[in-house]
Amino acid sequence: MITASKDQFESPDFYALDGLLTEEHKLIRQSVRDFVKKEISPNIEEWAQNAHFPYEIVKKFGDVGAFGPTIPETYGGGGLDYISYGLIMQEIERGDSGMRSTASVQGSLVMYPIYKFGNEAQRNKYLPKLASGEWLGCFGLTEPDHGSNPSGMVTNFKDAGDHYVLNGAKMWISNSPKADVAVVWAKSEEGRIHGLIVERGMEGFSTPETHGKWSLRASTTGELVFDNVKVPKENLLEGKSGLGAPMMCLDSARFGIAWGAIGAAMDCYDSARRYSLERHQFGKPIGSFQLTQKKLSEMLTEITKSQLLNYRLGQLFNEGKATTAQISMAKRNAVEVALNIAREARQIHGGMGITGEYPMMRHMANLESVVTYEGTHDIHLLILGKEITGIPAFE
Ligand code: TGC
Ligand code: FAD
Repeated sequence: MITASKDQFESPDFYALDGLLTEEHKLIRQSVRDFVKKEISPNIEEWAQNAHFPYEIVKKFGDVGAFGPTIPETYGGGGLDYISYGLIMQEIERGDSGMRSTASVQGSLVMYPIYKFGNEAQRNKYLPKLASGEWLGCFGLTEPDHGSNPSGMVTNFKDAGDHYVLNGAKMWISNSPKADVAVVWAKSEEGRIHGLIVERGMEGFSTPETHGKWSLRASTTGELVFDNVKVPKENLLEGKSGLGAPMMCLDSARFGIAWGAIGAAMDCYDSARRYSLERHQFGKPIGSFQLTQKKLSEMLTEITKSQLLNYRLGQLFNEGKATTAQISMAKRNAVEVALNIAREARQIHGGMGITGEYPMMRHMANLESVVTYEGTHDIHLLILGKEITGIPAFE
C-alpha cells in the first residue's frame, strides 16, 4: 500500500479573493481545512484504494459543522450564508470528492428538503440528529431507467388508509448502504411527484451496496428497494410537490459541487506546482521549462476564473437570486476545469503521478462521477441552451 505524501496544501488566491471574505468566512474555512488535514488527508488513499467508507467520519463531520451549514441553528444547522457553505464544500473536496458527497448529500439533499418542505414535527425529529451526524441520510431520485429524466420515474405510493404503501427502486444513491433516513421521490396515484421520508428498519425497505466502482471509492453508494413499504402518513413532505421540489434541492447541491470541484482542482494544481520545483531533469527543475510553466499558468488562470464565478454565485444565492441556469454554468465549468487540471497535473508528476502518493489520479477518477451526477455535463449544457434560446432540447 502506497501512503499519500504529507499534506502540504497551500491554497492559491491569485486575485486576492480573501479580501472579499469576512473574518467568519476565513475562520470557517480554516477550521475545515485543518479538519481535512487531520482527519482525511492521512487516510484517504487507504480508504479509496480499499473502497472503504469510513463511517466514523459522519460524526466527525457533524462536530466540525459540515452538515447543513445553511440550515438555521434552531434545528442544529450552522445558520451560515452560502459563501460559507461553498467554502466548506471546497475544503472537503480538496481532500476528496467522495467525502464531499457524504457531506453535501446530507446537507443539501436530505436536511434541505426536510427543512424547506417538511412540517415542524419533521424538522424537530430529523434535523438535529442529521446535523450532529448521529444519523446519516440519503436522497433517492435516480432510478435504473430514469437518470437524466427523473420525471419519468416509476417508484410510486398508494394511500392505504392510515399509511402509504411504497413500491419501486432507486439506483446510484450516495450514502444509501449506511443511511438511517432516505428522502425518496415517488409518484402518487395521481402521478404527481412527492417527497417521503423512509427510515431504515421499515419492513420491505433494503439498501444493497453497489460494488466495483473505480470512482468515489471512499464514498458508499447503493440502491434503495421498496417492496410494499408501509410509510406513515406523517412522513410525507407536504410543503411542495412536483419535479420542482427535488430540483430545488439539486440547485443547492450543485452549488456545493461547483465550489467543491474547484477544491479538487486547487489540490492538483498545488501538488503540481510543488513537484515542478522539486523534480529535476536535464539538470534543472522541470518547473523551469516553458511547457511546464504553460500548464501551471493555465491551471491557475482557470482556477481563478472559477473562484470568481463561484463567489459571485454565492452572493446571488445569499440574495435569493441565483437561477438554475447560473448554477448549471458554475457546476459544469468547475467540473470541466477540475478534470482538465487533474489530467495536466498528473502529467507534470510523470510516472509518480499515477501512484497514490499524489492525489491526482484519485481526484481524476472521482471527478468522472462528479461530471455525471447532479445532472450530466451535457444536461447542464442543455439547461443553458434552454435559457439562451427558450427552447428545451431535452426531448
Ligand atoms: P422541466 O419541464 O424543465 O421542469 C419540470 C418542473 O420542475 C420545475 N423545475 C424547477 N423548479 C424549481 N427549481 C428548479 N431548479 C427547477 N427545475 C425545474 C419546472 O418549473 C417544472 O415545474 P411545473 O410546475 O411547470 O411542472 O423538467 P424536465 O422533465 O424537462 O427535465 C429537465 C431536466 C432534464 C433539466 C432535469 O430534469 C434535470 O436536471 N435532469 C438531471 C437529473 C439530475 O440532476 N439528477 C440528479 C440526481 S441526485 C444526484 O445525482 C446526487 S449525487 C450526490 C452526491 O454524491 O454528491
Ligand atoms: P443517463 O441519463 O442514461 O445518461 C447517459 C448519457 O446520455 C449521458 O451522457 C447523458 O448526458 C446523455 N443524455 C441523456 N439524456 C440526454 C438528452 N436529452 N440529450 C443529450 N444527451 C442526453 N442519484 C440520486 O438520486 N441520488 C444520489 O445520491 C446519487 N448519487 C450518485 C453517486 C454516483 C457515484 C453516481 C455515478 C451517480 C449518482 N446519482 C445519484 C445518479 C446520477 O444523478 C445519475 O447518474 C445522472 O443523473 C445521470 O443519469 P444516468 O446515469 O441514468 O445516465
